Amino acid sequence: MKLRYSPTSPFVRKVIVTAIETGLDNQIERINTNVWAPDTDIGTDNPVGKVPTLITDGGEILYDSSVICEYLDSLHDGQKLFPAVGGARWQALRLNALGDGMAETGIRRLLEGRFWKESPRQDWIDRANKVLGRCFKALEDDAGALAGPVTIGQVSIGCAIGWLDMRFNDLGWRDDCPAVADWYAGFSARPSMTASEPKE
Ligand SMILES: N[C@@H](CCC(=O)N[C@@H](CS)C(=O)NCC(=O)O)C(=O)O
Repeated sequence: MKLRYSPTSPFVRKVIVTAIETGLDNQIERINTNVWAPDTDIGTDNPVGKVPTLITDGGEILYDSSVICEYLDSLHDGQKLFPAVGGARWQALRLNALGDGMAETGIRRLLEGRFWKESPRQDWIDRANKVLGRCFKALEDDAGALAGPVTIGQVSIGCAIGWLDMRFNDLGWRDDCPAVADWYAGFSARPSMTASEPKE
């Protein structure tokens, strides 16, 4: 399999963490891809123009981190990251969506600063910060959902927090969210997380 990736993307990290957790990492060749380069060819594999994009051994192209992660999860017989049915599945998928939403919100805030260096819109940045604050509060209120065997939900939340910590030092979320901070300290020490730390 080939993975078009970027070393800082929280969505790519979800795929790499999933690959390591499921024992598939050594079957994936990584192709570094700068989706922002004017001459990027990512569009030949993914019309949406994003990483992660996976090319399977059969030549099928999969995109969106959650789709790729579920595909990888279908390739092994160990503990599944996507619970098959029932409440556990919906909880994992909800946390997955929350983590993705946190990363997307952070990326929007980052891009606002990057593209409009001279005059970033403060109201846009404030809005992103407000959404992130609400997400962390929702997570703290629901911290019990982070317990138990690793799921795609934990992977998504862990990768989002790792990326937010790397990009923004003004969020101060640990003060308000001690249960999440405790959980993240343990989760981020997993070998899959330490091996996939984002690098500029
Ligand atoms: N929903 C997508 C989001 C992927 C995404 O936004 N990737 C970013 C890198 S972190 C990207 O490729 N952005 C390029 C663009 O938005 O044009 C997923 O989960 O894979």
